[in-house]
Amino acid sequence: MLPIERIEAIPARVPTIRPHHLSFATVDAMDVVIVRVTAGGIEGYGEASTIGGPRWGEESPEGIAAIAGHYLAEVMLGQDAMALNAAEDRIARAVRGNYFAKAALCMAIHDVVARAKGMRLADLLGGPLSTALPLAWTLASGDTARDIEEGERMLGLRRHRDFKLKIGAKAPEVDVAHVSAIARAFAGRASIRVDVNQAWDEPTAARWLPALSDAGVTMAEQPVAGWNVPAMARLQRANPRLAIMGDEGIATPQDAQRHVTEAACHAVALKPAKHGGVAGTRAVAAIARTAGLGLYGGTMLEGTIGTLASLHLYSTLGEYAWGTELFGPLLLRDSLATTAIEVRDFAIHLPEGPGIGTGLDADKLEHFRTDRRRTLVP
Ligand code: MUC
Ligand code: MG
Repeated sequence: MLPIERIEAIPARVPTIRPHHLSFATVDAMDVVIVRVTAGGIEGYGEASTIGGPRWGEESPEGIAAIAGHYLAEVMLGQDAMALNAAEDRIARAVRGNYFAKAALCMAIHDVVARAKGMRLADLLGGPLSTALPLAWTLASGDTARDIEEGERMLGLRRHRDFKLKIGAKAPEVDVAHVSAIARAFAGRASIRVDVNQAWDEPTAARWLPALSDAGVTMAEQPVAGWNVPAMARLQRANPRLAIMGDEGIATPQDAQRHVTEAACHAVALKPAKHGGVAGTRAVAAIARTAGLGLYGGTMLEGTIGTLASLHLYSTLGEYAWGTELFGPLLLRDSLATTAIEVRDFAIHLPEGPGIGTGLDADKLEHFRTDRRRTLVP
């Protein structure tokens, strides 16, 4: 028995190393919410982040802090952290939706238990199938020449050889010219993917995806709105050389099942935040793998804590046809964790535990926090 004694959800804002341009926002700082759980005198950590506030999805930093630090804390205080399935079920039932908040608390509880047992989180989850996962980088400076320069640097450092380009904010012909120039610059040396973040309608996607494919792009993430599963299916059928990836449209296992039933994509971006924690991520991954869809270890650009939690979980789930993009900490100018992620030979490496394998830097959290601490003590 490891009773949960304290749950805190602390919002913080950490600047990025450069502006990150996406179709729906330009981000120069990341809003994260650190969830700190104390059980049996041991602390565990989880993290949720939003990209541009409630713009990538519905959840905001303020909402996540309120849901995790108040509504979910209310039902979890005094519960046994060791009873992980029961904890996750209780969290899932306590509140509708709010998957980011649920995932952050779920991760913190898993981290506490792993630390209490003196194990790596991945070992608590049954053990890793791989301790190093391929690591992509997003080129999104907003400038073609700067992106090429940045990509060359990443290749030289042997950090990344898979590049995702964020498009959809500019006219499609401008975007396609930008992507084509970068694909030409890295031809034979790096893979090029795009993420439209739902910005196109179906006719725009139908017109421009073939041009991207011809330019050498191998994967296109969420070209149309997440709800538009039939359009995803038509686009995938019309572009068989391109893997269309579901991201915003695939949060719940039911979403994943619908994409499978409608043959709406060839690849699925996993994100524990979208799926509400460990059980949801496992369910989505299982549906995708069963249907032969390629897995991608996605990110919400979390800092080190959320990134490591995802890495431990991803390492237990099987093969990643599209690798991972767990580069969030490398986009941030500072860190709320006491250790850095280990990146070499184009891969992110699983750290030794206990738990997620890093501590929380309390001074940094104090420095970057944006709100008063929300604490519920029984
Ligand atoms: C997204 O939609 O995939 C992941 C990498 C990145 O640059 O943005 C995110 C969000
Ligand atoms: Mg995406």
